[in-house]
Amino acid sequence: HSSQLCKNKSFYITTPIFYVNASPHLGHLYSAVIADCLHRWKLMQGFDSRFATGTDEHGLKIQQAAEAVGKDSLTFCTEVSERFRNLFSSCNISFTDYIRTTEQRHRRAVEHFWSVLWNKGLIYKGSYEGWYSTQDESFLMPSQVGEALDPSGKEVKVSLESGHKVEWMKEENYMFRLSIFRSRLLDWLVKNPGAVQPERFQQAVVQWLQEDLPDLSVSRQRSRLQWGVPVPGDPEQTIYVWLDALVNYLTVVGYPEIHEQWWSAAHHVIGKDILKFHAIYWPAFLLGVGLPLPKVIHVHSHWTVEGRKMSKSLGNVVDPVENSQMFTNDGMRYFLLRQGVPDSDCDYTHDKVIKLLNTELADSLGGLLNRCTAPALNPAQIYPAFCSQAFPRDQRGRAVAEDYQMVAAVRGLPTVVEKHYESIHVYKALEAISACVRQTNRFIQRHAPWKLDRRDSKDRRWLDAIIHVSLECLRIYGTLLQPVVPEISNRLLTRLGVQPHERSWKNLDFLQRYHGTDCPFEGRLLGLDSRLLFSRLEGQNGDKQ
Ligand code: ME8
Repeated sequence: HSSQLCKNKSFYITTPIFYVNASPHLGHLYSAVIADCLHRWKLMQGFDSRFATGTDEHGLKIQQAAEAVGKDSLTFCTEVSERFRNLFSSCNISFTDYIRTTEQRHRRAVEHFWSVLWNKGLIYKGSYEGWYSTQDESFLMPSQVGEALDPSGKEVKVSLESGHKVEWMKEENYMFRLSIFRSRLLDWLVKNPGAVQPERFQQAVVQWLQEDLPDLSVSRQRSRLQWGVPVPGDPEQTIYVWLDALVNYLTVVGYPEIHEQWWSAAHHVIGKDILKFHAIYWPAFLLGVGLPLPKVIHVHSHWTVEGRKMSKSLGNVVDPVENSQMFTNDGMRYFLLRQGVPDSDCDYTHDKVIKLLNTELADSLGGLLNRCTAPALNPAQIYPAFCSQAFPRDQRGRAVAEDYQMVAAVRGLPTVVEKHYESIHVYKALEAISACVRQTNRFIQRHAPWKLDRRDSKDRRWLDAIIHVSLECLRIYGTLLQPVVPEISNRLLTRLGVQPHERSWKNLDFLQRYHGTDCPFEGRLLGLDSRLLFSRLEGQNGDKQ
């Protein structure tokens, strides 16, 4: 694998920046965990990776939320932004930059971006008339609007996609010449089949682009919207919050200065709800100012809770802080990435979390570690020496076909995991790891090493081989799991005596060399950390699951 080690190659990953009108929920943490997993993975591979997240603080929705609680806008934004930052820090989201759109560096970037579009004749003053959803901060075509009853039984117009209320809006605005970019956007998608992933979302964008693409209103009258960046040269207008927000991805890498190294490596993680903004508006703006388009837009689907959409009015919003305390940070991360499927929505229930974590982390992985390190089986607490073959020559008669199948599976595991991490199909990577863990457990079960006699030299060699192979399996699993469950992996690898510098992509050679160096593995002591890898969780009514 060392051939694929990328020293000093740049990688840049972002989450959406989150609106501060409400508290963080499970979905926000999910986006952040996906991006964090990819960031950690790239670091493991030797990339120089940057990872940005932060908060989206301008716009009518935020202005109204601050007014509703009688707070000054900036004070309100600062408070909620801190809650997001604290959530991410406490869940081991290892962002390298936390951007707030109310920062001066961002305002400068937005003003500059606007001026470039303006100077290129891509923005003109016009009058806009149409539907607007404040909750989504989005303009809608008549075909995207339907009717629904509000809580008081009154008939109202809503966005068919989000269900949020829309209003008819008529204003003097600045308009962006979005329409002229239609064929260039299509061209970009045709030439870059993996630009939007998974595939079905790229198809959706191509589909949208078959239809009419009207110019886009990119400002609001100041009388309506004060909370935002004023249009350079026209303080009577405020820049549209989505134009403002999208530029954050550039602010982070130093815009207006252009750092090609980072910008050309940009990967955006987004939820499916904001695909149009990222895969149509954003690329069009970038084409307008003459900057390269993002490398990949990774789209994920949504979490529902017990079969229903998460919403404040249903009172079923999952608080990620509370749940991470209940199930541990790594427990939450593991669940989200193991059950979350990018292509379709997933359902969250406490029972599912408990069952999954007990089965895969406590019993299967934790059980495997316990077995191989139990003093009864491994009284000297060692990681026995390397043998040139998985099973010693004079003992091969004892190994059976399934053993060799397991060895082959674990050898191939890093390549499988890499493919799935890269395409954020993390659940498939975890499924593959989990299947291997089960194979290793069966391997031990099959050979029942506790029945072997240490005093017999042949038995002892076989016993050491079994322990060596099992610990090697665990070393591979622990190394590959680092991007998903950093704390558990650390505990596991420390217990195995694997040093911090032996935990990267280049240390994944299974049973071959001693951790990538040329000397054969001579055996070593296990680490002293003998805490449980993951404690079993109890069900809500106290019953064991
Ligand atoms: O849209 N399941 O911010 P936002 C999974 N500020 N993920 C979910 C989710 C759910 N039920 N609900 C939300 C905004 N998300 C803009 C973005 S970017 C320049 C500006 C995640 O606070 C998902 O990633 O409404 C979604 O895209 C994001 O939260 C929206 O967060």
